[in-house]
Amino acid sequence: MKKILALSVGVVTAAALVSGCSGDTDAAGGEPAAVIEVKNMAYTPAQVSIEKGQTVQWRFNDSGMPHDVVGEGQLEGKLESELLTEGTYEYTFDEAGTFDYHCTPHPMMVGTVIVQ
Ligand SMILES: [Cu+2]
Repeated sequence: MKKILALSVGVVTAAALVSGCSGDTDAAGGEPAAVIEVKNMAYTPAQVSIEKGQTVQWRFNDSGMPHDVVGEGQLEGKLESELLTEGTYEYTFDEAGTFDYHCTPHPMMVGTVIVQ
């Protein structure tokens, strides 16, 4: 009986992991102002425009290929995700400007966030 219970819990967990996109955001903050797919060795869209104080969310989904998001210039050391194969990373931009970022293992993967 216990074994069956444990098994069904495992199935539910796996299903939740697969469906992924909804329900896994933490309670803080609302919807991100922009969502960037990290897929096919690229950030899509490569450039987004948001307003000051808004949040950008990166969604990692590149068939197991690990990527990260690392800010350049004044965001160096601030905008910095782990290497991820799935899940999301969010960053809230509190200052206006044009911010470039890249992927550590793939320097050709670059993106820009314009904050107005
Ligand atoms: Cu990458």
